[in-house]
Formats: sequence, C-alpha cells, structure tokens
Amino acid sequence: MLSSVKTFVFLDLEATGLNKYLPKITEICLVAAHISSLQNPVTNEFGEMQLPRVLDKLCLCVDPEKTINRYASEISGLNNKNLGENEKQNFNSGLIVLIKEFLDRQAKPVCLVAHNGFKFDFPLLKTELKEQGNDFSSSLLCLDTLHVFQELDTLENGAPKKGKGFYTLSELYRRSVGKEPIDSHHAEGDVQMLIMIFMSKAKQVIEKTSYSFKMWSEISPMYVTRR
Ligand code: DCM
Ligand code: MG
Repeated sequence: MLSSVKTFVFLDLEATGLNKYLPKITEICLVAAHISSLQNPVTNEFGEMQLPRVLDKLCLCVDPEKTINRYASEISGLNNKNLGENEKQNFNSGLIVLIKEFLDRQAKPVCLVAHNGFKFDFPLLKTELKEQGNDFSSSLLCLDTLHVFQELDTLENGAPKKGKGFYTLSELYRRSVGKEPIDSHHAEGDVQMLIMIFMSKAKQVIEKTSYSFKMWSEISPMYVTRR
C-alpha cells in the first residue's frame, strides 16, 4: 500500500498541552514532498543530504481559544499573548478549506506523516476537524514514524531498542543526520527534521514497514466536545 503513495505530507502540530488536557492546536505545518524527491535525495558539496528543492509548505499559527500550558509555551515559543497580539485566527472553516485544497493539489495517493502521529497529531487534527463538522477524504493514508522506526528495528534486531528517548524526533535526527536539532518544537522545524529522518531510511520505510500506516478513516478523534 505504501509503495503506491506518490506524495508524503509531513505534519507537525504545536498545541496547548498534552492529550490529558484536551489540547487545542496553536500551530500547524504541512510540507508535501513527492516520492521521487524523497527516494533520490540531493547532497551538497560535503556529501550531506539536503531537503528536497521541490516542496509545498503550509504553516500557520492558530489562536487556540484556550490557555496554553506553561511548558507548552516554553518549548513552542507560542503563548496566548503573542498569538493574541498578532491577531491570529482560530481553527476555523477557512483554515480547513486551505488544508484540504493544499492536500488536493498533491499527486495522489497522499499519505500524511507525523512522529507519534497515531497518538497525538492525527487524533488532535481529527478533533479540530470534527469540531467544525468536517473531515478529510477517507482515501488519505497516514503513517507514524515512531512506529516506523520501532518496526524497522524489530525487523533488523528482533525488538525495538529500549531506553527513554531513543525514538524521540531529536534523537532520531541526531543519529540519522549527525547534527544537533534546529528549531525543535516549532512546527516547521520539527517537520524539517522529520523529512530528513524519513529520507535517511526512505527505501526501507516504503518497502518494509507494513504495520505503521493506517487509513485516515481509522483515526479516532482525541476527544469530542460537541456535535
Ligand atoms: N507538549 C507538551 N509537553 C510535552 C511535549 C509536548 O505540552 N512534554 C505539547 C506542546 C507542543 C505539542 O505538544 O506544542 C507538540 O509537541 P512537539 O513540539 O514535540 O511536536
Ligand atoms: Mg512540534
């Protein structure tokens, strides 16, 4: 199934807090890359893998209409004050149109990719869509790179690696790119790291991982407050 995907859309959300606080989105970043670019990474004069030149990007800050937890503000740099001062809009139907049109421009089939996406980004996005009485096409696929890298280690070594933090986005980035993370917890920075990590194992991810993707229709909302 994954082998037929033509566009991978890398997704990261910043939010007011973790799942148990019924979070709202404060920032969304979607970056679309065609499979041809992901499978044939360009390198610079030092032989270092580069982000694809041809990318479509949609990054927006969002007024969550909810108090942003202190820790979430600290790591993301987004707080109720700066989002308010900058007169950011809430997660409204206009934003949903933008996202849907963005996805619709991409060569299909399209697969969303997020790190820890099954637990956090996809259910939270589903909640925000459902709050507006909306949803994405059921033909959309989604892939969680946390599961992907655990699945690849299981295939290679019989089990995923243990140890706290082994599969965090930053750690995977350090290991696969050999550099310190840049702009962690900024939605675009996290997406850029995610693309680099994905490209470093693109062939294995597409050919070998079979359990790490779902249909968008299989994703349940993180929580439901109305409708
Ligand atoms: N988050 C949090 N506490 C953490 C980790 C994350 O409240 N320990 C929230 C705030 C972030 C959002 O989750 O904006 C997304 O996390 P990340 O930046 O890792 O994508
Ligand atoms: Mg992030």
